[in-house]
Amino acid sequence: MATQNLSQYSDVPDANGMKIGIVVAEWNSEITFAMKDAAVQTLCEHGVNDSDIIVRHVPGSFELTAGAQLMANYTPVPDAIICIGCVIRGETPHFDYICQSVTIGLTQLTIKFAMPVIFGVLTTNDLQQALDRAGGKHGNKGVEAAITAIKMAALKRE
Ligand code: DLZ
Repeated sequence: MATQNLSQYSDVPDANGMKIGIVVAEWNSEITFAMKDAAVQTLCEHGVNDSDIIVRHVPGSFELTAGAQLMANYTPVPDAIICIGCVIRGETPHFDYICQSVTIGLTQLTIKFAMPVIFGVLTTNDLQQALDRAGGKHGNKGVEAAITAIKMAALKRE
């Protein structure tokens, strides 16, 4: 299969005035912080004011759902919440439980709050696959998450 750079987009709406929350997991912070930085830079490049971006940290990807729920109750309510994490497969089934929990949790949140909750969670077999997607040969998934947040927030505003 051809290699695809995940970070190339077109037709992105003007994001000026949008308020975007970002919840970042501290596990595998070498990866997640690089994704967060790319997401913030991308939001700003498309018009979001620095002061309209709220960043909060949670210990691990399992806590992304709780972090996003707290943020969904902020005033003013964010137009979208980006959740950033990186779960790397280990020797135990932990990987499957965390991935399943965060996937279901964020899906339920986006429905409950009728708010775009963006799944910026890498689920990889090893560290190299994560590095490849956090500024490496496959781009930066943080960029993709930011673009998705802008597009979904614009859709909600229509
Ligand atoms: C415990 C754990 C493990 C083994 N692996 C990861 C991981 O690869 N990525 C991640 O974001 N978090 C991991 N965690 C931590 C859990 O997400 C969670 O923080 C703890 O189980 C405490 O609830």
